[in-house]
Amino acid sequence: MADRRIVIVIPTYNEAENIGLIIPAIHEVVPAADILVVDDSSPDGTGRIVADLATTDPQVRLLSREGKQGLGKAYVAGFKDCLARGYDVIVQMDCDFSHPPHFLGDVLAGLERADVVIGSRYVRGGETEDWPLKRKILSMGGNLYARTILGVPVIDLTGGFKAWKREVLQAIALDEVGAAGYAFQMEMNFRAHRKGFRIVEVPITFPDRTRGESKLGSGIFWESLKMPWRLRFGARKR
Ligand SMILES: Nc1nc2c(ncn2[C@@H]2O[C@H](COP(=O)(O)OP(=O)(O)O)[C@@H](O)[C@H]2O)c(=O)[nH]1
Ligand SMILES: [Mg+2]
Repeated sequence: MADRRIVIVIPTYNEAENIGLIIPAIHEVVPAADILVVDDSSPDGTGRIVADLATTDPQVRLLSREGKQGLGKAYVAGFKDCLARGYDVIVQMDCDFSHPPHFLGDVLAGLERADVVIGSRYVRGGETEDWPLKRKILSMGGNLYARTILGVPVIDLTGGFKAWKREVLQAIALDEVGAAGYAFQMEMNFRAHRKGFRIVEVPITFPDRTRGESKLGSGIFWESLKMPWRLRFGARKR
């Protein structure tokens, strides 16, 4: 495991205030890891910042896409790119510091005993910082709902801080993954579980973003209510 090649994929849309901070923070924790930023042509110039950094930092790369196409599509494009480049371990994380880079060590260490690791808010030792009760109930209730329908033994099904062994992403039909928002995380867990891969959760604390704005809105909420049924009863191919 020591000489495995690691890449960290960060999807961005209007993260100009965060991207220049998170890249050095990641370098500090995992100096050997490369970073792939998948930017949907952010109007605030996030892509330009990354392109500039990449001219002097060979560990940083930009995958630029035309227009905002959603988190799921950004991840699928990023994952395919990483597989093609031969990385052994692919990590996914948000740009807004809700997935604190200092947990990268724990998330990567989880791969010693599993094929997929989820940085989890809801296992013992994990937490969400400063969430009002209503938001906690909505998120945990949504997770319980999806877990019951899907039968996937994961507590934080919508968590987006994850590490994958390349074999898992290779085995999943990435082109058939349809979900865009929180449901994308569920769908990927469901597909990995169906293929027989082992998923573990390690605790993280999840602070709210302090810079920039959240992009995931109410359409995505409805998607996450419907998706578990679609997946479970096979409207989508796997
Ligand atoms: N490339 C791309 N990134 C996105 C898109 N929507 C959200 N993101 C990024 O996905 C991550 C999570 O989004 P965020 O707005 O923080 O969602 P929230 O934490 O659920 O409010 C951030 O790094 C966003 O910049 C999108 O359509 N395309
Ligand atoms: Mg966020």
